[in-house]
Amino acid sequence: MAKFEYAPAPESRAVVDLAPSYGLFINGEFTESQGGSAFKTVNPATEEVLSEVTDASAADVDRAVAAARRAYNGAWGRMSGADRGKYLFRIARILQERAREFAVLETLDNGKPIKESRDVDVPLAAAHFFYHAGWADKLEYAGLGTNPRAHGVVGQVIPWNFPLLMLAWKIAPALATGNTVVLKPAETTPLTALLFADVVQQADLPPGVVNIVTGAGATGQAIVDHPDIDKLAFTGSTGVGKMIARSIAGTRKKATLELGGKAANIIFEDAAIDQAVEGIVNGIFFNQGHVCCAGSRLLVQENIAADVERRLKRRLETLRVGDPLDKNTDVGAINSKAQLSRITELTDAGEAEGAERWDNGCELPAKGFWFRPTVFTGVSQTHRIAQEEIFGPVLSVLTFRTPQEAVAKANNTPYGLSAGVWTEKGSRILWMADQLRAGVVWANTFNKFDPTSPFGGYKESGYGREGGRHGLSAYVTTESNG
Ligand code: TAP
Repeated sequence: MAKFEYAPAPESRAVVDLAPSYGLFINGEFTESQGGSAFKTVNPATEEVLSEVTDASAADVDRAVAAARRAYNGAWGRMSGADRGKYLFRIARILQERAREFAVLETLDNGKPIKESRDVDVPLAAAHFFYHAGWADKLEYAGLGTNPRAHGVVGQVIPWNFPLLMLAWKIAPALATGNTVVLKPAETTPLTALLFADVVQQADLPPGVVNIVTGAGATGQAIVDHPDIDKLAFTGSTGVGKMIARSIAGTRKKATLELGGKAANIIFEDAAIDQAVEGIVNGIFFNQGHVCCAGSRLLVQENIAADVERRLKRRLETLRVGDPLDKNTDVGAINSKAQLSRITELTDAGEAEGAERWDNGCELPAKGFWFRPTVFTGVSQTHRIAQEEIFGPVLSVLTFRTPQEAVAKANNTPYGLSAGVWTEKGSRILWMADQLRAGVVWANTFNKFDPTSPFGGYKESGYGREGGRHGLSAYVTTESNG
């Protein structure tokens, strides 16, 4: 098929001012580590070292928790909801004003296409602060229970796939409800969290309300284990989520765990096929498939499977893979070498187990971490690629004949985070949504996010909700829930 060639349209990186190294943001200022070390963060599209960040020690975490406790016991704990709301509005406005800087930095550190960081990650992060700013003085009326009060100091650990957005999902509700925060970004994507520390200073937030400690798993573990943390909010893999649940069992710490997924995107014979194909592409190739709720399993009704497959492959041949800073790029770089190895291992397993592999054959850059958009057909439910989270641009296609079979197959994984249903029939959408064991069910769309809408999982996808009124409830105690 003829393809139009686009001229390069790179976004300038001049808007980003990177320091050669960063300390830890504790008590309102950047400080040196006590006993920690340093590690480099790289641009996954080029392997260029972007900066050096601190691998915080347990002593650093202790200082951050102490600063958060002082802030909670001090001015922040006594501040009215209306005044807290003003700070949240201020942060939201600054994020909007500095949107381009955040988008370019996110793309540099994460590898995601600039059109996604610019049009999805950063605007949604600002929207989370705006939304929660509105709640700060209305908690009494949110239906959370009688006399909602903050927990105190909240420890938050986030993954690398949506670094700034996950930070916003965590920090905005915590501050709206009057908590203080110690947050650890993922090891491979710390830079937008460190830039957010600059926003915190610019917004004049009282010292210690937000503390950012960078590091790897051990730093996260030090937050989880710290005795003066009242509540934990974690987003990441199911494996680490289970370890956290074990670590806090028997303590008074509250927790929400947002974990992995293996969503089914289900296409019925009466669906609008071209729209469904766009939904399939958005479902699994958005953000290189590094999406917890990605539609990584395509369930197609058998009589239209060949047609859907043909149209899908034709569409995938037009996806532009390459320089994430180019405004025309659809699929960027894989976030790390380790993640690329995991994707390679699972796709090799898919072939070895007998599924048929296809990729779009695009050219890949010589440096950096890349993976072609890939589709497996002839996948059976027992294959690893149908059961395990690949977290990459890889789709597994299965077929079904009846709605009952679609439900049985969709629910047949340890996860239950999201699902998609494509059909013309409203009654079928409602019936499917009722049957699917998934926290979010999209109908005739996929990967739609909004701060007003609760998000979270069933089964091994975790517990608790983020976003909406439901998300607020995890950050307060009330006289009814203790
Ligand atoms: P993880 O390896 O679980 O890492 C998540 C965070 O936990 C990182 O900051 C990580 O630090 C830290 N961590 C690692 N070991 C820890 C420990 N023992 N104690 C405390 N913290 C620890 O996940 P990931 O690979 O970054 O992210 C991908 C996963 O996140 C996928 O499974 C995806 O589905 C899930 N995810 C879920 C959601 C929701 S809302 N359900 C949203 C996005 C992503 P390091 O970075 O240094 O390893």
